[in-house]
Amino acid sequence: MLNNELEQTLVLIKPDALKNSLTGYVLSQLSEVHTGLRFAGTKVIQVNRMLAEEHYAEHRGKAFFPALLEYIMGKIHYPSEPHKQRVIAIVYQGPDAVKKVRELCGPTNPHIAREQKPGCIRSLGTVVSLKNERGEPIGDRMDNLIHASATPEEAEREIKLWFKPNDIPPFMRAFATEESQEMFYLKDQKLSRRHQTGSICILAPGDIAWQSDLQALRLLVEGSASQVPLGTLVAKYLTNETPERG
Ligand code: 3AN
Repeated sequence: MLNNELEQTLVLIKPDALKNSLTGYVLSQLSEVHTGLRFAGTKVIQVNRMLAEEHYAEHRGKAFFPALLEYIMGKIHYPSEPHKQRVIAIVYQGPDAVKKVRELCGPTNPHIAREQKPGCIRSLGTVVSLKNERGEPIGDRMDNLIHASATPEEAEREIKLWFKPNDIPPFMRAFATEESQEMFYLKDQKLSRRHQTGSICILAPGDIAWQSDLQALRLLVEGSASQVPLGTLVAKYLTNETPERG
């Protein structure tokens, strides 16, 4: 992070907020007049499974994880309307962006939000009980309308996961970028420098990438280990490319 003015946070307006026409409400709660924060980037995204899994990687293996993926992918609120399955992703920028937005969101669980912070955005959400095939309770799905990064470190990971540098105007980019000098293709979850039938171009010479992504891609294309998983690096290049089905 270069300075406090450039602090950024990722906000996702989730499918339940879209379905309930709460987008305008959320945007006005987060408006510059209220928060002193500015838009640095916005996107409408049909969330694919790879992006959903990477975003919620910390919850992998938990009982509610499959329901959490279905929820962010829009499959719960728009089960038979794929054209409505989307999320609005926004990068907000300005002093204390992370803290300010988290405060307006309130606690993760909407029931607790209503008790502890009436009026916060998540107090308008719902909690849905989850059951296994035998009908036994296995936890909850929290339809809490909005995601906001919890810490500046999480914000960096999440913004790089959802946004390419070119989605953000150059003067508003908070993280180092680098121009790719190489081709990177993806096929069957494998990276390559050479095009093969059916491979997807992730980066080409002249494309601007997050520097940390490029460093990790160079390791992975050589078969070396990288701390950043492949999915984290490529998910944003695969969203809104082809229709998500099933
Ligand atoms: P927050 O969204 O408040 O940062 P995280 O990051 O711990 O909370 O969790 C991400 C999402 O995972 C939450 N928004 C919620 O939908 C879901 N989640 C987290 N903890 C639970 C839980 N104990 N039971 C059900 N869903 C949960």
